[in-house]
Amino acid sequence: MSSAPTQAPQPSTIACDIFCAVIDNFGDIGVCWRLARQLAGEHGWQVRLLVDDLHAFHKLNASIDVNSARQTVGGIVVEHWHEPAHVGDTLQVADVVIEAFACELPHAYIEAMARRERAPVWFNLEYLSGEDWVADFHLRPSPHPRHALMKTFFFPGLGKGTGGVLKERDLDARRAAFAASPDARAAWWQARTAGTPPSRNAVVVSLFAYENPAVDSLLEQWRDAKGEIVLLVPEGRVSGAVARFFGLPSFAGGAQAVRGSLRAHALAFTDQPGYDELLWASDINFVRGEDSFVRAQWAARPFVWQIYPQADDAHLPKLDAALAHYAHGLSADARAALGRFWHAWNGKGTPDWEDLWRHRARLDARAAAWAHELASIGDLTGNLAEFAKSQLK
Ligand code: TRH
Repeated sequence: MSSAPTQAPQPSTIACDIFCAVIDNFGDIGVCWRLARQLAGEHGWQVRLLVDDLHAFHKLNASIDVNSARQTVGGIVVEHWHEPAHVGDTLQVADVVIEAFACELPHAYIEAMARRERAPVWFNLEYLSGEDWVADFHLRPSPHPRHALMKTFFFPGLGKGTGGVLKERDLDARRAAFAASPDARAAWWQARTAGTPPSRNAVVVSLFAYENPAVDSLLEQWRDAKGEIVLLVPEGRVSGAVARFFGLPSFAGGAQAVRGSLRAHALAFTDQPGYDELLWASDINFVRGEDSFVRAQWAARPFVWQIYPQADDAHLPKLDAALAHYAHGLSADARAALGRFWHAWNGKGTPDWEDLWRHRARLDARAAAWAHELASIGDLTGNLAEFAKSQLK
């Protein structure tokens, strides 16, 4: 996998442990791996990533050996985190400790943190939300009830005063190079679909989604669309519905199918840089969860977000908060169409493709402007590293 070169650790190098419990899917490890690579590659930190599910990790990075208790990948030490059997190995405590998404650290590790001559800088990295309250809670300290330890809540966000979202330093340059090179585009289509790029008149759609009842209606609308629609579907949870639509037993990587105006390609799951290229190759991206949602924003193309569903529709305010940021500045009719479409894609109504796509020019312009605005908050890794260093002084 292409990752930023890792600087050789110096004696004063900051050591960092990241603990990651995989709840489901790929977002937890996706975010932690990206953060680990940036801390090592861009900030020169010595990073150890402790993760409890190497199989999910292996899907994102084929060089991960699922049977290895400890391995070094791209300069990052990766340990298979078993509890409680593994805590003995983890007792070497780092300068900076990041527990991702409130995963609980092993008790023995916390005890060792408390015994350390100098208490580590301890973060709980929260899930991303675009809601306004996030800025009030970002960087709030929380003293440990029993030990002289302080945990800081680090809140990613989409607005000022939050921790921002992850963005590699070289991301814009890589995206620009891909966009500027017809050869790179042709090579991408050849590698991923075994064919040539579609005509510039076709609308290219990437579809990374959970199971979604709205997909059947959308596939029908694309089949009946006036112009050609080229659909790129990474294999996963929505593949079954696409297969049923085409009357196929499955829709696994390499499969292709055509009905009416719709031509669909199933793509094998790739590494994270490969997923970015899929977003750059598409005119509109359907994304989900957390990390792909962020990557779609950096791709600076219109996107539709399927938010991770929570009990009692607790996710809907988060969806609307993200819409408020993203749709800000769009004309009222384009904003309303985008809102209708996002809501329909998240269970409220039926998506109407024509209603959305007639605003394409405005959506394109807004996507580019939003990527610019979001970048002004600063990259999450840089924000976190800066805060940690201020605490270590
Ligand atoms: O997979 P997700 O749905 O992940 C999560 C988890 O469900 C988690 O429990 C939840 O809390 C969180 O969402 C909000 O969606 P996400 O976050 O977009 O992660 C997908 C990752 O997979 C992302 O890093 C991009 C990567 N990816 C690839 O590397 N290659 C691919 O081919 C594809 C399709 C994705």
